[in-house]
Amino acid sequence: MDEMKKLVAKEALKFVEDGMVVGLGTGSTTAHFIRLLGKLVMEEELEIYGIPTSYQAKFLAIESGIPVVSLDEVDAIDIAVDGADEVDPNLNLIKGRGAALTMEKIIDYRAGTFIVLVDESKLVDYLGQKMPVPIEVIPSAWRVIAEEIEVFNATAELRMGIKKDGPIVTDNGNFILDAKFERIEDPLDMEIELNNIPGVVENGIFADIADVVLVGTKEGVKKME
Ligand code: ABF
Repeated sequence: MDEMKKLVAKEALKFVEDGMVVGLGTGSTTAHFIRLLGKLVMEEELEIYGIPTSYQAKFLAIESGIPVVSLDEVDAIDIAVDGADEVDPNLNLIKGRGAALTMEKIIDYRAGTFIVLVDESKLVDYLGQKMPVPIEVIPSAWRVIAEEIEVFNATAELRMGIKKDGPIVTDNGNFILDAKFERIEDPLDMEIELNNIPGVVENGIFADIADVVLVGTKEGVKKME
């Protein structure tokens, strides 16, 4: 599995050109990309700037020798490279296992080219097939939002920390609800519906924004676009 992740991370490097601003995603697959990018920047003395989507990505980028900038310091993001939890045949995604979905969406959405890195276990026939949709919510509103989500035939659970003694808190100081749907028929519509609930900061459906998905398989890297 880890080999497949490394393989797609290496393939993603081919999209990088000198002078680019690169959105840096969260998760274990993107972590391989960040390390490889750092190596490339050092070896070839490239002028690359990274915009991290989380503290995880930021710390790793700094450790890997990639100069880090913030969104308000750049005019444009050339490419963003990020992971996903589910990818449907139309390149709609579920993201947010790493609880960084809000910043991921802000950055991935603005990138000239948004490249997604997954292994083949993430490919599904429809969104919601395996994974819940993470929803970042204002902490004091989590219960009422969880109830409201049931209207969509979904059940929502507050995501707890590893010790299970309290909820996990996002980089933005919010909570995460994991909403399990039967089947998401229209990802774009559901993405908009969820964001219309007061107190929802952002949700993990990324409909219609991925440009390229690099899939690690036992036979090598497959490209979906
Ligand atoms: C981030 O990390 C998330 O949006 C996604 O949920 C997760 C994927 O992690 P991994 O590459 O470790 O499977 O990209």
